Amino acid sequence: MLPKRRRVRAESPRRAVASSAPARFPGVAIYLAEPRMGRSRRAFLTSLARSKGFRILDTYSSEVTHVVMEQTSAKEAICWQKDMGAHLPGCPQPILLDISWFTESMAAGQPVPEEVRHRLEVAEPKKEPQSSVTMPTYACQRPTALTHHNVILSEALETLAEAAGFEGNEGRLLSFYRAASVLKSLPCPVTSLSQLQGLPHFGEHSSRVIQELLEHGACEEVERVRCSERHQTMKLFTQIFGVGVKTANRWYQEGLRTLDELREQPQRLTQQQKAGLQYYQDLSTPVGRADAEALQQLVEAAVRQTLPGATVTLTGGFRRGKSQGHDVDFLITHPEEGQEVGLLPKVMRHLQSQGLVLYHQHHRSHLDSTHLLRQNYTMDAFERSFCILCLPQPPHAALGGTLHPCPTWKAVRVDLVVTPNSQFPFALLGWTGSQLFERELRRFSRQEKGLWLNSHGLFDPEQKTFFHATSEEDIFRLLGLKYLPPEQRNA
Ligand code: DCP
Ligand code: MG
Repeated sequence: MLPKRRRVRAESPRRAVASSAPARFPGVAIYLAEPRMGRSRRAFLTSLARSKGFRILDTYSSEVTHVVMEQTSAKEAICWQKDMGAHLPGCPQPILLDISWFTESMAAGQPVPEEVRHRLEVAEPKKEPQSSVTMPTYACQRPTALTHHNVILSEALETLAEAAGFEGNEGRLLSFYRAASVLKSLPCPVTSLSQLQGLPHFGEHSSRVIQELLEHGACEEVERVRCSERHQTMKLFTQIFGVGVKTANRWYQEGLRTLDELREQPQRLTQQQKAGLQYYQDLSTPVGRADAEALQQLVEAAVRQTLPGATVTLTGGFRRGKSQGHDVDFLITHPEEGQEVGLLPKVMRHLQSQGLVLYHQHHRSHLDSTHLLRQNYTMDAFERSFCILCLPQPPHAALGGTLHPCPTWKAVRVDLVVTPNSQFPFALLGWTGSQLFERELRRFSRQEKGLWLNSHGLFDPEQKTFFHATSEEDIFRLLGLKYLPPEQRNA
């Protein structure tokens, strides 16, 4: 750290000499803006920088490449620059930097890269196009890999999306999720607000959040939401298996705040919620890929025993390449249509006979030829079982020198869904996600193509016909979309 103030002679003769000495960093010409810095500190910093070979200009001119300011907000800095620019019309604008860039450069003995945290920037409408990235509007039109460059920014927007969902504000939830998803598909980190120009789904609110994060490293609204009792309680409750936003909200309004308070009132819980609370600790711990694969083997063995030739496909987040998930999603089908009928209860009985089922809720198929005709029908109607399975864990090697007597186990949420073979590609596409990708795909189909898509099929409401598809690639083709493999659907 540099001393805040030190008395030096403001106009030392050494400085005049140094200002004309050859600079070690020819691309860098610094102007220390005085307003908040004070004259003597400015003089001290000037001689320090010059002693290290930096070029410091005494007056603001067209040669200046870096303006350094102290205790100055980005807004004030821009105003200052506008005033100064009026004296130098037509000159390229130097970069505006906080004193932290200067002190770090002095410590390093050379100019350090100008990072976002150093920059004094606010959104300014610029005439030239700022974003060289062309970003299609719908998430299903662009690849979104699992890892990306804007995690902090997208997570902040997702927090606000989640909070909007807790308040039942679907429109706001979608706006924030869509903006977050745009950030996930960008090829580089956002370091300046100008990079958002021309990108879809960035309204005033999302842009303001990003601006605050870029300028201060945190957004007051996001932090307030994250810390609020309301948000934390809603998160806690909605994480319980069988509890949606409406129930969580009712409990919150009634003053309930903890899992123990819920446990004390079993009469108000469904069987599913009781199971969710009973296994809460395990179920709120992410499931790893190894566990998902072990479960696949157990389910496959049960399915094989019941109906040879039937297949089990891992879908959901794991199919998109995620290494962890909140549950494990499987699709079960048989190449011969009709063979799958009545399969699921038998599979469940088989799993139960092995002591692997802690809880399950069976939903019979309510498939009829009219459900697809309902335009906004998004939940599918396949036969399914929402279960909590008991996954044996490898026995602990040694505890106190002896083998642990019995293998431990853990509770895992598993969804088993049975689909007729002709609908399998649609079910696979619909269950692979991400959730936003699916919503965008359905919206794209409806708004851009006039077709209705869900996990059962693709329907043309004008012609009153269903499309045939044998693969996910077929469905993308039918919609006129470039095929995106599951790993690129992490919208
Ligand atoms: N799905 C959907 N709409 C919903 C719920 C689910 O389109 N309302 C689809 C997309 C999801 C997939 O089903 O990706 C599986 O649902 P999950 O909730 O299990 O989501 P993920 O598997 O993607 O997430 P996680 O890894 O947390 O399990
Ligand atoms: Mg899942």
